Amino acid sequence: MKVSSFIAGLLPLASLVLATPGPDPEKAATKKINEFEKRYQKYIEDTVKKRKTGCTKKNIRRRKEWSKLTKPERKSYLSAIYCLSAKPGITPQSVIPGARSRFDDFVVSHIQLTPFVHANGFFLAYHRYLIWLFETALREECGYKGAQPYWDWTLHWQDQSQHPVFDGSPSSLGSNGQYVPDRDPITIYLPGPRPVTFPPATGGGCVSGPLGPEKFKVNLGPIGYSPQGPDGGYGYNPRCLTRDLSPRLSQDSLRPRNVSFLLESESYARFNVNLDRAPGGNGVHGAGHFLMGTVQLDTYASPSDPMFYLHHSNLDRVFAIWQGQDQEGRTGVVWGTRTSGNVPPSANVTLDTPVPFGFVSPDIPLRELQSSIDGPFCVIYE
Ligand SMILES: *[C@@H]1O[C@H](CO)[C@@H](O)[C@H](O)[C@H]1NC(C)=O
Ligand SMILES: *[C@@H]1O[C@H](CO)[C@@H](O)[C@H](O)[C@H]1NC(C)=O
Ligand SMILES: [Cu+2]
Repeated sequence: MKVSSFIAGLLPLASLVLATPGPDPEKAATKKINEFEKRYQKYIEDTVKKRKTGCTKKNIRRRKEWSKLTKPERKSYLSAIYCLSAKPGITPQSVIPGARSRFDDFVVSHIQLTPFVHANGFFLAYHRYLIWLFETALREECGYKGAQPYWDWTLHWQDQSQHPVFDGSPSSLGSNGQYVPDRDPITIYLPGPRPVTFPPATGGGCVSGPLGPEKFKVNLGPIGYSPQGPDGGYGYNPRCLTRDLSPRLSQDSLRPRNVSFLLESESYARFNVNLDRAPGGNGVHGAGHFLMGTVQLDTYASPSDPMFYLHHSNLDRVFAIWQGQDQEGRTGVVWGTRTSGNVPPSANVTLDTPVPFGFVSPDIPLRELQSSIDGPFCVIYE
């Protein structure tokens, strides 16, 4: 046998060896996330165990992943959403004429404050408290017994339509939107030099299931892209809830590695910026919204889809887990200014700066919105 043919004979073997998959980096990242999460949970459980007042193990709200809820628990969450959508709100019609319900009050807070609570020093605190207020309204005004569920994007990062929250069954939050061909791309304006354009994805039409057209309506918007709703999107514009799931956007930014990367951040500034909207990418915050398309591309009225609260609870969970690695060093951290993307330029926030909430709550100093088990909060992510 000639040497050359001997080598040629080895080549297929070599490529076989190279093709053998190494350790799956996403599995390794999931393992890391679980370790971070356990350390955080231990800290919270140990701390609340010893408390006599305020947040205790009796009153702590145990937030769970949607798929960990029992079917009756999922349905009771849905019932509370219907209840809030049927209750009259507190928003003056003279300010936002399209608001119709208690559910819409929270959409209105986000609409009014969008230019002041994103890509800035209020981002995580504002959303942390908005979720708390929404969850409190579900419990106190609509008899909901559970806690706000969250959506862990990493469970089905390759194709979010596989997540039970989107399966369209009676115990889901509705399906992907029905496929509508020949749609135009949607262009949105985020703080930054250029608008961003999203091509149509896999849906685009009305969702079916519990949030389908017979059962649920979106009243406000669009504000953040054209064509806007009546009165610039502030008017009454009742329509079905739409979605347009994009596997590509999920695969780009919502892998376990994207979350473990965040949890490894040492600095709050880096953590915050990379979570919100990573330079040159969407960040887990942007990606989670954008992959749902349509209503979730409207940076103003995005809380019109209840998925907003599941998405933001998971962001808050990642924030709480990050803080839980060094509770002393990571509460009382501030970064950023008072305007979204610092446009127009504004002062840096301090712990004394009041965070605005519009009609749903008085302003609250940033200092009080730092820890998920102090100030108004009493939450653990399980
Ligand atoms: C998400 O993680 C993948 C794999 O590490 C990386 O290629 C991608 O840039 C990350 N996306 C963002 C937005 O950071
Ligand atoms: C705001 O904070 C940044 C650091 O995060 C600092 O570089 C900048 O000088 C501060 N601006 C003012 C006006 O204090
Ligand atoms: Cu927001």
